[in-house]
Amino acid sequence: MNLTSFTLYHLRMPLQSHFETSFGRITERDCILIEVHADGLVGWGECVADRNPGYAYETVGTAWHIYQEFILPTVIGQDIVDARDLQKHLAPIKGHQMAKAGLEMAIWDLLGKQQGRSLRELLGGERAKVAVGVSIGLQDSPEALLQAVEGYMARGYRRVKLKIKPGRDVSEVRAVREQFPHLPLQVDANSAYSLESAEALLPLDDFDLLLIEQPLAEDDLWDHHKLQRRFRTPLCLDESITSPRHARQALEMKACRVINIKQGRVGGLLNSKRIHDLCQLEDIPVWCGGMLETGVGRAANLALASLPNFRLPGDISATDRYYAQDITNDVFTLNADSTIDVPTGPGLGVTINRATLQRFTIQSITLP
Ligand code: OSB
Ligand code: MG
Repeated sequence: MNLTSFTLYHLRMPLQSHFETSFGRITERDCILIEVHADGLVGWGECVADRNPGYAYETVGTAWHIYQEFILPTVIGQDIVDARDLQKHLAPIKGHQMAKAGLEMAIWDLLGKQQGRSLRELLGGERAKVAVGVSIGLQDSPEALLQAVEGYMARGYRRVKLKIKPGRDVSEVRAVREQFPHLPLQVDANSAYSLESAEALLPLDDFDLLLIEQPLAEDDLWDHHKLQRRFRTPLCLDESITSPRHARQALEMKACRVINIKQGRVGGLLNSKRIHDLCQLEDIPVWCGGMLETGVGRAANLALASLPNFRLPGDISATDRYYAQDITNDVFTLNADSTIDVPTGPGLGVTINRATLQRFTIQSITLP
């Protein structure tokens, strides 16, 4: 495919409700949408980097820079045959996995449209619908938290993830567990603890949690190993796994027993598939994380989560959990069994609502 032109859209979309993690509260979500023209077709990708570097070092600003100055000049006018080929072209550019993944997603969309095959088919996904849960941010009070959990359960979510941080952990999780003794439950600290302060989390081992996600810093693989030895509950890594190589090292080190795969964090869908395959060989379950995506990124996550070793429900909620109005014409809804259907159309299987896209665009640029 000859990549002829690119448009970047910096989007800022109001969230249905604020989302608070150990690294801060947001009421609107920023991302970059990328439109790629090739061989008379249009492909779309989403770069999941946020406005602030609280989750990862990449931001909308760093991604914009790296696209404009390095990634796009490298691929403009090039004949790119697939994601592997794209990786080869981008190999001289260090890091910036989320920026690379955003472009790679558009390449997958183009490939699928060219071949008349869905992303699920291209990846080798096996399921027509995938099990999902909901990630609930820190709330203003324990009562508000219980209410939020109850609200999402009433809407049909059968797995809940709670955000925790120091001082807002054991007592809140205990309150939820006492109220909902059989609810599949897990927690996510977004790297807010040290090996020392994580002592406070040991009582979580009695709450029958599915997993404890990323308690320690992203570069603390070895400390995660030491901490995992103290828990019966599986530790799950999110921020620490930014490539297939890190996934292999984490497994060799026994730093975790579960991996959260986010295509953006690991540099794209091809790397996601590689991590999936490695974990499948090692009998380590994976699940699909989320970054509050628009319909574009959500479509990609659903296709990815249709692979067989995605054995735990994903952080892929229905559109209305995030946005009153999405930039895709397609709206994702929750089925009665807490699943969401995987798109079946060519490529990502979604179409863009240009009017809504314009409404939420705060900056855009076309190259060349
Ligand atoms: O750590 O999983 C995370 C959202 C933004 C950044 C990091 C995380 C999250 C979520 C939300 O937990 C998942 C979703 O519903 O998209
Ligand atoms: Mg996480």
